[in-house]
Amino acid sequence: MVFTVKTGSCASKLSFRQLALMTVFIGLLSACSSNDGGDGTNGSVSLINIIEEPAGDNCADGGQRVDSGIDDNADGILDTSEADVSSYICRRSGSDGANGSDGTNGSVSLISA
Ligand SMILES: [Ca+2]
Repeated sequence: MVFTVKTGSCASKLSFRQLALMTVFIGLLSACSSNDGGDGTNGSVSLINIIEEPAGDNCADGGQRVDSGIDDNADGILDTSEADVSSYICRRSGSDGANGSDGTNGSVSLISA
C-alpha cells in the first residue's frame, strides 16, 4: 500500500513502512520537546550616569554628558568601561531677551455683606 503525503505544494509517496517510521519519529520528537526547560538567568540592568561636561569640543558652553550602558559586573554602578553610549545636553550661551509689554488690567472682585 502506498500513501501520498502532501505538505504545501509538495507531495510524496510513502510506503506503509515509511509512513509508520515517520509517525514513530514524529512521536519521539514530540515526547522529547514536551519538557519545559529550567528558568534562565536574570538579565542585566541598564544604567545611566549624568556627568557635568566642561566647555569644549562636545559642548561649546558646557553642559552635561549622559553615559548609558549595561552593568556587566552587576554592582549597581555604571563603571567607565561599561558606558556604551555617551550623549550630550549642551547649554546655550546668550543674553536675556527684551522684556515683554505689560498685560491688561484684571477684573475687580467685590464681596457684599
Ligand atoms: Ca558595574
